[in-house]
Amino acid sequence: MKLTIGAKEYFPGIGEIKYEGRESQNPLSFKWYDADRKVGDKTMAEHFRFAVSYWHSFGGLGGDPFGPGTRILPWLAAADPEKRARDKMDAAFEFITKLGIPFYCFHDYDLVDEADSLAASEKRLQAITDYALEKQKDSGVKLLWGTANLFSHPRYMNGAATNPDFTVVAYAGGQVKHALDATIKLGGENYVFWGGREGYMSLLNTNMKKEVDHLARFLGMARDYARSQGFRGHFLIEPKPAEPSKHQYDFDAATVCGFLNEYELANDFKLNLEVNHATLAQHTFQHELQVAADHGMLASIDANRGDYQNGWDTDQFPTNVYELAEAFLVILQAGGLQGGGVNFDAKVRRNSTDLIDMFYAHIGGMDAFARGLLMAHDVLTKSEYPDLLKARYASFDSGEGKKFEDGALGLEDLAAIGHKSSPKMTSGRQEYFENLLNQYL
Ligand code: XUL
Ligand code: CO
Repeated sequence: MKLTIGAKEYFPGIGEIKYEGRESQNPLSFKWYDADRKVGDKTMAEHFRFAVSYWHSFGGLGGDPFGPGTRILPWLAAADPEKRARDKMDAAFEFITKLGIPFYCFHDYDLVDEADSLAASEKRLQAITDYALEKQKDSGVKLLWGTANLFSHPRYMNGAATNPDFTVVAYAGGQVKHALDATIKLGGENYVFWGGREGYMSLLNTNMKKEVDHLARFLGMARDYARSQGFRGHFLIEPKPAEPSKHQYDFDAATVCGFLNEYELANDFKLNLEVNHATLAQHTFQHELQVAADHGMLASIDANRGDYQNGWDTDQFPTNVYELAEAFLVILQAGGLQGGGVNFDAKVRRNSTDLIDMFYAHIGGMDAFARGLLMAHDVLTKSEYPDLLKARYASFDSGEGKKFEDGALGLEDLAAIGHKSSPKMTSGRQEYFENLLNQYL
């Protein structure tokens, strides 16, 4: 990767961020993330494939329902939308290459403002993706995934693919086609669908069956089009239970895996799991990852953190090493993320108003992931954890238990064995397992 600064330097005084180790007092250095360090058979860079999210970092002003934005982003100063988009991209590539992050992710209208018609928006997208192509070539930074913003514009207030009005569904189709074209042009490795308004506010005015059928039809059409254009990557669904809808159809990992299987989309679609969305669904992140892994659908993650005392999607930068260690226990045992990476779908706090705060946030997040990975790797390779877990199920490894697993017993056989057996109390040893994890913190 090559440091890539545009006509103007937006983060002067900040150079390339390097690994300096945990004893370093330099806040602009990595204490744990050492890109080339091998953990098992992959480097840290290969394990994570970190990505910067365009929306939070280069477009998010910090506004909330109680007050306006607080961040002043110098790259958004130009009045002309096309010039503003290029300035924003200069700032993005400067930031990304200073951090040494290999990927980025965007929504279509993060790149350039939406215009008055689909055709005019497409033109703007074509121009800015020409520029992005140059920037990618100069820097070596790649696109982890693209997506379409099908939730901000008022036309989507009743949904996009699930809107009860066909004209809106068709408009959304046009938008997704352009977003797919942009992603393919830039060599995007995946394409994401997050259905913020694909759900309902009230069941009283909603035909849920029809809407979910429409969603599946829409996703299949997008898949067929992209494949016809040579796209070989994964399509990813990003589950979230609610917000902005009261109920979102891609509620959680289990719901999405069931949906993809029911509508025969499972060959092309996998999951992009977000930490804070898991929390909102009342699951741990580890749970969501395990569900996806068990379905062979664990592809990518959106890195952030919720607030455990409230119920909002706060999208804070990840700092919870323990949560990430639990996550990597699952990810490592699943053989890694299939084709995806770790996208920082996270924003600095409303009162973190200095541009340098973006650096602290990403450095901290990358270090937290590195520590979590190291912990999980140690637990899996140095401790008795894998053997202990396996031993809990040893009664299914041979004999009648094995026959049960193989489907060789009927209920009458099972009952006959039950009559002969005298089950004893076997401890689940939860605290013992928990101690193993803490031993490697
Ligand atoms: C919203 C969210 C989105 C998706 C992309 O909660 O996570 O930013 O990641 O549309
Ligand atoms: Co997300």
